[in-house]
Amino acid sequence: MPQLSDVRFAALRALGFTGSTSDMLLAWLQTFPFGGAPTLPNKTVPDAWKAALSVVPPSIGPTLVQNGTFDTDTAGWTAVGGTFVSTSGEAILTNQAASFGRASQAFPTVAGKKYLVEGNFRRVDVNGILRASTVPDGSELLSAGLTSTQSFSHIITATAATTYVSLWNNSTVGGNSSGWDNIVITELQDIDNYQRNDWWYEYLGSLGYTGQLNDRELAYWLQVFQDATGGAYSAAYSTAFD
Ligand SMILES: [Ca+2]
Repeated sequence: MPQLSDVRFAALRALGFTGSTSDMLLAWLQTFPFGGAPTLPNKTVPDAWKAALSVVPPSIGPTLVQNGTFDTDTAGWTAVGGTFVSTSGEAILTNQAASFGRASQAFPTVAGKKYLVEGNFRRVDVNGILRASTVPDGSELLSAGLTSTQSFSHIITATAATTYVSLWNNSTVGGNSSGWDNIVITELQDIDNYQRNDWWYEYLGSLGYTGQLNDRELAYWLQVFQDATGGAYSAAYSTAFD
């Protein structure tokens, strides 16, 4: 088996870089298609890379919302302008006359941290809106329309120690209703504290590589090497590494 360090060195040389492996690696990273001069190999991942890769770091800890499954009731939720009733394990939100029915709940947050808001929406006879705010029923952190029965997943960034999630009917017609279930809110690990190896592991996974980090990285560099030598790796270099 070729050694990862040898393959990486040869791949970078084949791309025209010179110097030590770390010098070549930094020079190569600075040509990365997402732009900018990355600060690697430590913890900072450039914003452009995060956006381009859509890497979502893992959730931390349990759900922060209480009774998001509505097994027997809607305890923990506050309804305004409508009723919010558990029916067969789903919460049914029904407008009172001429008002937007909505139900909200506060959950603890830390300003600056990111949270993943997930759940299921069922369009009974009205569209829904998922909102998040520092005040009950507010929308400055999130206001996402739900126009069909679907699961939803949104990332919000908290700005205060308490955040409210609210579930809305997008209608003021009395008696209109929607169904909600499996509301889960989890903190996301701060991507700037995400270890470089973790990020690299996710990145290689996004390219289709599988297995342990070393396996992914070796396969990746072999491919870079292969590409950089016009496919000549196996012919010209395999005896040096195999
Ligand atoms: Ca349920």
